[in-house]
Amino acid sequence: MAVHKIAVIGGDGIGPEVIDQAVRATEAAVRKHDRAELKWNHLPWSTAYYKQHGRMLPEDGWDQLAPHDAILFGAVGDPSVPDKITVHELLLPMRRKFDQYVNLRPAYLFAGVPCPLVGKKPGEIDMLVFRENTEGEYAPVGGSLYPGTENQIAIQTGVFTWKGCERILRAAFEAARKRPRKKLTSITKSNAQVYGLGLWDDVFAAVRKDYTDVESSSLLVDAAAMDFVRKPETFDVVVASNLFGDILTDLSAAVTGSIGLASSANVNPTKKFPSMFEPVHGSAPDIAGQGKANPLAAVLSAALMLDHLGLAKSATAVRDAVSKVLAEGKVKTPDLGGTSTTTQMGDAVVEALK
Ligand code: GGG
Repeated sequence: MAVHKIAVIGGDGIGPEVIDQAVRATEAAVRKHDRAELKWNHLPWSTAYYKQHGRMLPEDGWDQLAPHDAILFGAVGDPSVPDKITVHELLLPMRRKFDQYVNLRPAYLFAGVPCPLVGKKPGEIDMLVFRENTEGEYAPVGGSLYPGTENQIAIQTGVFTWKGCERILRAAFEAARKRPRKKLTSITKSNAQVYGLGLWDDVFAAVRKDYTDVESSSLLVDAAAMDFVRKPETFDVVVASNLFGDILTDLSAAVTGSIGLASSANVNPTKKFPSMFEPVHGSAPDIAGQGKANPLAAVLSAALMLDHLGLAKSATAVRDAVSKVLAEGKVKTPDLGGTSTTTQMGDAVVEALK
């Protein structure tokens, strides 16, 4: 029987609550649908860990993580500690250290989920956003001069490389090729960011020549933001830089009903290092510990992890169970207009998996 080693980092705020439900659903699915054993390694790395140890993870933390087959991650961020410590010492370096250059963020309008846009039918919004995850506007390159004075200067440099652009564009084109609509939109802003996003556009122009079976086009990020609201059903695969992908996927989550349903995979397609699976949402400290968080974004992220591990039957079973629970509408967390708790939603998914 195949054994998969999975590191679990619940992290901060609602992270541990939603990840507990994701682990339950994953276990229930695999027990029923695949001959595999999941070995969970729970790691306490978080802001609480930082307060105790002065660092977000142990000195050999990356070496501890590296041998795992996957990482299931909750959320990071706490109002009592700056993001430049919490997010920048745990989440963002993980994506770079393990070269998880594909950040895959699906957005789907499930039956039973109220859409804030009038007249959209279930399944009508169905897009896959590929966010570049290792460079772009998130590259920690820059500096500050004269801090704390009125002369303070800050410089932050976006880093765009041919290799970085090419590999995310190719990953997105490959996915588009396998989808019924075979359509891809590349997001840019090269009319303003002439060097970085100019390079992005040059690579797009070169790569699309290898994918003439895919209908591809380029769209300015401001126009894309408008169209994600005006006509989200027109998008199929979308590929964007690190920052643009991050912003647009909060929007795609909103138009498909709730960020509590938005899943993501941070993938190293070479499998040289573990990939990481996390809900798009953050730690939501305002509702942490109250049982109000929707665990479905974490559950659907775990389904992406099962796909990555080659446990496709279990992955499909988890997605089907989530669809069933949402369509029935008996169990709804507050983000979906109900009063059910995080655990009740987890129970409903586990029950639907039986
Ligand atoms: N689970 C996602 C999470 O913890 N997000 C916190 C955050 O600040 N992420 C930065 C980013 O993904 O851009």
